[in-house]
Amino acid sequence: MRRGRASPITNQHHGRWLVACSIGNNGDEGGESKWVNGFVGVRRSRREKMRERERYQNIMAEEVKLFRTWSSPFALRIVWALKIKGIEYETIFEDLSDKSPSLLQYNPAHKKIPVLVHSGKPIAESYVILEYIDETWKETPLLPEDPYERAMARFWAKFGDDKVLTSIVWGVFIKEGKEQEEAMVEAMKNLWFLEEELRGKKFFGGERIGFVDLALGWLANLINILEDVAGQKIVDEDKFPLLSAWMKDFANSPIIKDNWPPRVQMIAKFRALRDAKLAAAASSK
Ligand SMILES: N[C@@H](CCC(=O)N[C@@H](CS)C(=O)NCC(=O)O)C(=O)O
Repeated sequence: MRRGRASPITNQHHGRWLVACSIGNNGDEGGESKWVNGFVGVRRSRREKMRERERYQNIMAEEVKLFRTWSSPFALRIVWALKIKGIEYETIFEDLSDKSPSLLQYNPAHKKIPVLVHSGKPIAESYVILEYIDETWKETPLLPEDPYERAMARFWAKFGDDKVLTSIVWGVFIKEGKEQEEAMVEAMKNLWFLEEELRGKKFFGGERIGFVDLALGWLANLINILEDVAGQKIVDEDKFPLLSAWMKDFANSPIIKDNWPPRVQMIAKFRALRDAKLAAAASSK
């Protein structure tokens, strides 16, 4: 696990370093003993104090915090990316019905999670955060190197949110009757593009998980929850064999699997969401 590029401090030592920083040194490294109020105290040399301050500043500079909720698919992209890169971070769980002053301060424009705070600097919007992570911690790249392929990866990620997510979650999942049928036609068209994009590849990123896989990760994990709650098959294995295989491969990858919320809780959450949307639609008719 790494905290960042410049840190000389490993994560296993992080807690210990903080303790060391807060209680000071034992005087073996150039400190000078003297009597203070009848006790043997330690006066540390200026150089030692400076070194200590530097160590503390390094820890602060490397600090990575993620503001999220337990269930947000947007925030899970960031969790997965940080885990893939091996970056240690602190999680701050938000209650979106009572947003914390920190969240409002860090993301005043949208007031949404996820927000990543690195060295005290906030970054909002999941795709912006993913790119920041990829540019900051370069090992295990998420985006391809070639500029055209990078552009394509961004395109499919955006397509996933603009078209696939919209037609499935805000279409098929929360609609009924004729409206649901229309959303289904739209969803099928969108899914077909993803099926084609996977031709000859295991992941959207090729042989391993990349930017587009993380962007569409919600689909792999959420689809059977949405299908169960809405009582409607959406991704049929016969119609979308490549997409179905990708969903299994992605969802079963250890990092993804280990960082996906419990199914029972997700079912309850999405059932409540669907019921609320259907009730609101019914009362507005
Ligand atoms: N485009 C944003 C979407 C983030 C988003 O919609 N977050 C939701 C939680 S899943 C949120 O914070 N909602 C709070 C609100 O709308 O007040 C991203 O990709 O980060």
